[in-house]
Amino acid sequence: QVSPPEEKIKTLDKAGVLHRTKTVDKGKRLRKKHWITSWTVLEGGVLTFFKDSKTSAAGGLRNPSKLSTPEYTVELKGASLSWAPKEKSSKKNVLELRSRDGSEYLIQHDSEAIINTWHKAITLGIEELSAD
Ligand code: I3S
Repeated sequence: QVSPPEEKIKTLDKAGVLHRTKTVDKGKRLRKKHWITSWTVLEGGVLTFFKDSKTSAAGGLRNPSKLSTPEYTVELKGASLSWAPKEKSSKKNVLELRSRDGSEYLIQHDSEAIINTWHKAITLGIEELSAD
């Protein structure tokens, strides 16, 4: 019996509100950083940033199908995650995610504990996908 693909991926699923900004779009460095606070979901090897943190967080927890339109989805397959070097942002607790299509995102949360759980979850997600 063949199990559905979602059962093969043991990605640690996670959801919460994060600050994020895109710095490179498919190899092209963006001129301006625009930080957005958004509801973020990690599921099945895909990280999804939603547009509006308030409406999607409130409705999405109870009824995921009511989530607002995703603004970006980042495939974790072939992605890499590291702590952003200081020159990338003056903010604390900043992660840098590079996707396989050559885009880069900064992900930030003021709470070190919270950003650490995202660091772990995304790193695990990337490792599990590359182990296939
Ligand atoms: O890399 P930058 O240009 O210092 O990034 C800052 C700007 O995006 C700034 O927007 P304005 O240029 O509209 O002020 C943001 O408000 C800052 O948060 C950005 O810097 P940090 O260090 O917070 O990522």
